[in-house]
Parts: sequence; C-alpha cells; structure tokens
Amino acid sequence: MLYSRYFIPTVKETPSDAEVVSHQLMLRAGMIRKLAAGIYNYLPLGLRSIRKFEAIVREEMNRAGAIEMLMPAVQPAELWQESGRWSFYGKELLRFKDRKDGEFCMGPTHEEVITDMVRREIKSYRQMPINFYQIQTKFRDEIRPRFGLMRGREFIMKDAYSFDVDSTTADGSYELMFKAYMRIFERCGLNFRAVEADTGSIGGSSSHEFMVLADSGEDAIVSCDACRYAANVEKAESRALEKSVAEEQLPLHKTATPDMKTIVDVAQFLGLSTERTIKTLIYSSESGEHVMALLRGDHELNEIKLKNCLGWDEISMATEEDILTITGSPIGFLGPLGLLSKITVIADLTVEGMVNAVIGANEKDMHYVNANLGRDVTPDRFADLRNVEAGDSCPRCEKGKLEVWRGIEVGHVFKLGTKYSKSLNATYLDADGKEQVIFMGCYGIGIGRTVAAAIEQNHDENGIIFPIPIAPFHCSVVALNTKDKGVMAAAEEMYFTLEKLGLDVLFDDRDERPGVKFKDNDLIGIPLRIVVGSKGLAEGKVEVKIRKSGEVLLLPPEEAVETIRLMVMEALASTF
Ligand code: 9G3
Repeated sequence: MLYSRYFIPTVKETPSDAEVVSHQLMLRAGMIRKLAAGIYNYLPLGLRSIRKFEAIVREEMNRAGAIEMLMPAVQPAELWQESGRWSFYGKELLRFKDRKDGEFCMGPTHEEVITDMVRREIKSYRQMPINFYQIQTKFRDEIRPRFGLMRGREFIMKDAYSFDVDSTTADGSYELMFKAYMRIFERCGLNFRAVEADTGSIGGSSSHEFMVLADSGEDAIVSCDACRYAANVEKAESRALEKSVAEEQLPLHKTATPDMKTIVDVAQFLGLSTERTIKTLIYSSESGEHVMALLRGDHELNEIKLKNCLGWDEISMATEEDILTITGSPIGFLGPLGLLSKITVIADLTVEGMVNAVIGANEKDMHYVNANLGRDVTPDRFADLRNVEAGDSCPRCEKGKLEVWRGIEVGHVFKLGTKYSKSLNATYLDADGKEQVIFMGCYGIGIGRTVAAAIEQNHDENGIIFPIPIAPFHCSVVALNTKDKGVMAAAEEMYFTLEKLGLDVLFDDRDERPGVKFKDNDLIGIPLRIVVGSKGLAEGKVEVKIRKSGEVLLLPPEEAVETIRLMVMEALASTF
C-alpha cells in the first residue's frame, strides 16, 4: 500500500477526553474516530487490525468445529419476552418500534435469536453437538461509555453458541471453546489469564473470563504463584485466615466510643488494630428482605458472593431508615448482639475464629469489646463473603500465595445449561424417541476490545507496538529522499518483493522529512521497518528497524528482505 495514496490521519497532540493509552493512541494513529458517545468509525488502519484479529478468531473457531453464520442485529421483542429478559434489562437494552409499531431491540447478545433458530431446525440427538458462531455488531447502551473501543456502546463481538444432548457433552463443547480461546489469545502474543468467573445475570453453571493483564483494566483478578488457579476477584474463593492466637475469652464489656463511626476510628480510639474489630453491614434485596453481614474490620465485603450465597437476583446496601427500623441504631454502631430474632446474620469465615473482638453495640456512641461469637451471639451461618487479597493463601493448592492483577476482559465463556432452551422450548428427540431439553454454552470475544487491549499491553512513548499477527501492516518501507531516483528504485524494488512474498507492506513514499516519517511509523506501530537512504545504498546497505526492541540492523537489500520475511513467518506460525 502506498502511504501517499492511503488514509492515515495521524495526530500529534493527545486528545483530552481519552483517558487510557489505547484510546489516545488509536485516535492519534488514525485508527478510529468517534461518531457519538461509544460509537466509532473504524478508519482504514484500525479496520485492518480488526480484520486481522477476526481472521485469527475465525481460524481457531473453524478449527474447533464451530460453524459460522450471521444473525440480524435487530431483534423482535417477542423472543426476549419469551425468555423473560425483555423486562429484566433496563435502559442498557436499546429498544425501538418499526413502522407497524412492532417492538424491537438492537441485539446486545444473541442467545434468544440462536435458540429460536435451533428450536426450529435441530430436532434429533443425531444433529448434536453443534456450535454456531458469528462475528457481528452488538449494541449495549452503557451509561458511561469510555476508553474508546474498550467500553463502547456499539461494538463487534464474536459470539458462539453450542448445543448438546446433555451436560456431559456440553462440558466437552465448553472445553473445545476454552482451548480455542487459549490459542486465539496466545497467537496474538497477549499476556492473559483465563480466570474462573461469576456467571452474573446470564445464569448457567460456570464461566471463565479471559483477561488481558493491564493496569488500566477495570477488572481485578487473582492468580496463584504456585498452581494454575486464577479467578476474577468477584468469584475468587478465600479461606478463613488462621485463628488469632488462642487467648482466653474475656468478659463482654460495653464501652463508650463517642462519635467513632468508622472501623478505623473505633480501632484507633480503643488502641487496637482493625483486625480485632468486626464490621457490620446490612444489605437488602429488591423484595425487601434484609441481611446482616459480619466481616473482620480490615476485610472488604464481596457483594457478588453475598448475593450468590443468599440466592438473590439483586443486592443493595440497606437505607438509613431501614437500618434504624431494624436495629434502632445509627450507622457506625451496628452489631448482631440482641438482633438475631430480627434479621438473618451471616458472618465471613474469618470472623468465626476471632476472639475478644470489638463490635457495634446497636447504640449511638457505644461498642462492645471482648465479643466472642458462639458465646455472646451465634450467626445464622458462616460463608466466604470477603474479597481475597494479595498474599492470601491459594484456596486450591494451599501452599501458593495469591497475586492480584488488573485485567481487561476480552473473552467470556459460559456453561448455560438449559436456561434458554427451557424458556424457549428448544428440545430434541433422544435415541429412545423421548423429548429432551437441549444443553447450551455461549462464548464471546470482544473484537475491538482485544485490539485495544493489545495496544494497552504493547506501546511505548513513541506510540503503538503491534504484535505482528494483528498489525495493520507487517512492515513499512521508508524511502528517505523521494527525489533521489536510486533510493526510490531500491525502495520500490523491496516493496514489491515483500508484497510478492505475501507480506502486508506500507510503502512510505510521502514527500515528507525523514523525522515526520519515523514519528508516524513509530506512532502507528508497524512492527518492522526498512529504511532506504542514499548514504546506506552507497554502501549497499539498508536499515532494518525492529519496533519492539528498537534494534537496527544494517543489511544488503536481499538479506533485509529475507530477514523480514523470516521474522513475519515466525510470528504468524500458529504455534499449534
Ligand atoms: C442484554 C444487555 C446487556 C447484556 C446482556 C443482555 C451481557 C447479556 C451477558 C452475555 C453473555 C454471553 C453471548 C456471548 C458471550 C457473552 N450484557 N450479557 O446477556 F440485554 Cl442490554 O452477553 N452472550
């Protein structure tokens, strides 16, 4: 491709409303341009990278036996009413009416659509397992779209759906997709983790998220430094911390803690560490149920774990008036003593081992010291309620320690079970002619988000450093002075030779100063570069520059071509 005939509107200054590096660089490199909040034009350079990643996804999905199709972006409300999700989702589901006043939505995902197709076409056990996938535009009306393609409202997703006769073969389909995802993200040269994840509102029995590690990631994940355990913090299991030294239980004693509302104030006031305190939180369900959660003062409640252990759909902190009604106490002095008959009390596993703890007395400005669960109050149950922290021991191998990372979710795979096949009555006849419900799985990859995540992980102060497999071009050929016929002839010769070898080459034939060309080529992140200049040519040499390492090789043109070809082929060889 000739740079002078292409369209790469690079920009020097960093856009003010771009908060993360990938958003800044994708704008500056002329890869995307915003049309509206969370809605982007994919400019030519951005589209080339998106298409490269899609090709890798297609290759691995096809290799796993999935079959590509394409579903509509516009979906009829009736299907969502059948699945019960039309009323479940709020403003995030973009709804509209057609000319006949029919209700539709812009598809945020396609469980209903694919299940509707399958319930009409798949009627026998002989037709399964089968897995359909598409690469298609989705719309989710996020409240706060930001970070460019990382959290857009309209975005490209690869979504796949597997259909099986039972949960065992469904597990097999899940495993196939899991392995395909590992290959996809490895082939892109990304540093990622597959982590156990919460299934969220989608339902189903289990799920894994694929997280690209990056400090700008919105998710927190943990991984064990000894075994392969890794989980989203939302789901990561924590162990009861070793019991505090066995000390004798002292008599319960109520003490004044004037205006000491926070755990830290109370602990400081009493000259104790927050580890000796128990914090009391009250949560409510949408249906008006309440629960009291007890945690060690220095731990954080994981609301998803609390919601899951209660089996609630939604969860929120109780209002001040609810708290006053239930406990008679203002916030900051809450505790379970004397309230067992009024509210369910669930304590985190670590609280069980605490001795002589400080806890709210359900009275303004009063706390108990030397509270001992089991003696002074017995919670209704103990559960894993807290967020794991770095340094916690691994819940799987016991000897490893957990490390916390920030991650960008680029993929999510779910075991759906019969959640959609039941509500949409997608059944099949088994070998005995008996009607059975189909078992499903669903598997998503954010296409644009993965390209953005790759940039988050691969950039420096000069711009993007594309991994070769998803680079818009493998190599650029920069002619230093386009006025010099010898230089242009040699540069064109290398450009055509590399193109004929099947490489994607950007020939920077612009009549621009070398500095401008180098800055642009650094910014747009082309991984390899050949620089042709009259001085070098006089010595029969050209420069090969490797963007990632900054290494510069001085080689004869033929050798330069061969070196580049080998580097690209090596990077593209799918390592499986
Ligand atoms: C909606 C809206 C937003 C949503 C959903 C539905 C997320 C929704 C979960 C999934 C699960 C999997 C197939 C590909 C992989 C992910 N946000 N989810 O169902 F109506 Cl507005 O999409 N779907």
